[in-house]
Amino acid sequence: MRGSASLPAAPRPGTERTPVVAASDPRAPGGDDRSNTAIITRTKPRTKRPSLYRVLLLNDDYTPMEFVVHVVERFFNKSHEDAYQIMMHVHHNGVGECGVFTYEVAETKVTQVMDFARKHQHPLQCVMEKK
Ligand code: TYC
Repeated sequence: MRGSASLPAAPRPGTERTPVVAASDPRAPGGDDRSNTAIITRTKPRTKRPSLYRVLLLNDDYTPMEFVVHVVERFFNKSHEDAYQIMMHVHHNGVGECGVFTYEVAETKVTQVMDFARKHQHPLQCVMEKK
């Protein structure tokens, strides 16, 4: 069992209230506020890390291997060797990761790959999934 002197619940991240008055001020935290005045606080600015998304290629029986390697080099900035490894991983496992991005970047990659595959009349599929 926990101690009986219960601590106040931790505030939700991004909602911590920070005293604006200086620590030397008698009304500062822990001070005896005999003046019945309020201590002005502000919400501490907090940057939240963005959600990340994997961009995946799916295997199919028709898209040429060379085309997939080119796609991975061109849209995911991979070396020829890394692109070849990713393509072979997809070929053998059915699915493989080309990169991890924030939502809008991942969405752009998917659109670019799908447009490029369609333009070349290949059935290559590219999807994104939340990490
Ligand atoms: N399976 C394809 C073939 O044998 C190659 C391929 C690899 C297709 C990866 C799509 O995402 C893919 N030609």
